[in-house]
Amino acid sequence: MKKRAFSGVQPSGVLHLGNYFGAIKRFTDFQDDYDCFFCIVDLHSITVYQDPEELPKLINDTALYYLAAGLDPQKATLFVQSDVPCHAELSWMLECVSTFGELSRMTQFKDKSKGKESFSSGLFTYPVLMAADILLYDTDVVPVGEDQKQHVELCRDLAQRFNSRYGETFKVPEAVIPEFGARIKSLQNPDKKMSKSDPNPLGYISLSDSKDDIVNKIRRAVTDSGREIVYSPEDKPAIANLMTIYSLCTGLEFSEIEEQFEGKGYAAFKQALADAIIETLAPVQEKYREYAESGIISSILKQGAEKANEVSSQVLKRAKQRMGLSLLLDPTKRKLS
Ligand code: ATP
Ligand code: LTN
Repeated sequence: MKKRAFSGVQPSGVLHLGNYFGAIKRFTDFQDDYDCFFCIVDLHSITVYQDPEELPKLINDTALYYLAAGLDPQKATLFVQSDVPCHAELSWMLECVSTFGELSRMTQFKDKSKGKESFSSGLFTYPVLMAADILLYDTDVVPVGEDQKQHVELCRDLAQRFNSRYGETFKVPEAVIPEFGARIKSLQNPDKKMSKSDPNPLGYISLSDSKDDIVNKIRRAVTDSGREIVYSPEDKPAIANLMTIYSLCTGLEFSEIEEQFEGKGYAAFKQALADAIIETLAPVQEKYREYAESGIISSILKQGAEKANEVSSQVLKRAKQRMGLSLLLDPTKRKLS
């Protein structure tokens, strides 16, 4: 039997190059060898306010980009988190196994709540919902970017704690983090990751950016002092980030990039980088348009939700049984209307 992979992306904005290289493009590498479940985690996205008029479009768009990046719905299950009620239900059960102290140590929570007078409780319990997502599918591996490593560690801790407290229930999953491309930095601040919630759009290249946007954003990307194209993340973090993106787009090694741009300076490199990004995104944008026009996405998501409900309800039932909760409404009998 194939091992199972599970991952998720929030529909919290237009996807960017970091999401593409660090997540959705990599997911497609798993679909031949693993039984894959990929989730659009809309319940996670509402931990910060989302306009209810906009959210359905963002959910739809995120799904379309999964397909445009090469995800094959015949091979992998693609679904929306809020279509599968077991996620929120198991999340509560796991909240009662997690501690306030360990959630307070999550760096993403610290970053996102920093300086804010008020934030939702959901932002605090966010990683527990993520643990529920993963554990409901008896997941073996979780492909994610570097920023999610701590959350997957928490998920493992919760699974082990639940198992030792209530008896063997959950499979303990492992994060799979790429050696390369796991953390693409902001074009405006190489200390920060490229993020779709960055208020400054110059910080990220979104998958829907036009050629002009891409040329403009790369031209205005911050650089380091000097003018040589050399890969040195400590001394030249901005150039190292741009070289990482160039390498991901072209497949060239850093030494080859250094050779290609020896004595040429930043402007020539930036021009080549913009061209490489445009070339990488063109087929993705083309496929996105085709899928959008075909209108096929809603039936893919419906089938995906049915399959996800089938699998997750078995695991939820097991967990409820172990905890001694009522099984009067058997989750395995629920049907989508
Ligand atoms: P937000 O800014 O709203 O928190 P995000 O851009 O970080 O969102 P997520 O939906 O949280 O995106 O992440 C989706 C996936 O993309 C995750 O697997 C995450 O690790 C990966 N990812 C996000 N940003 C980057 C990045 N800059 N480089 C590489 N991978 C990334
Ligand atoms: N927290 C993740 C998104 C996410 C996820 C998951 C990733 C939610 N549930 C389950 C992997 C597995 C993020 O912000 N990138």
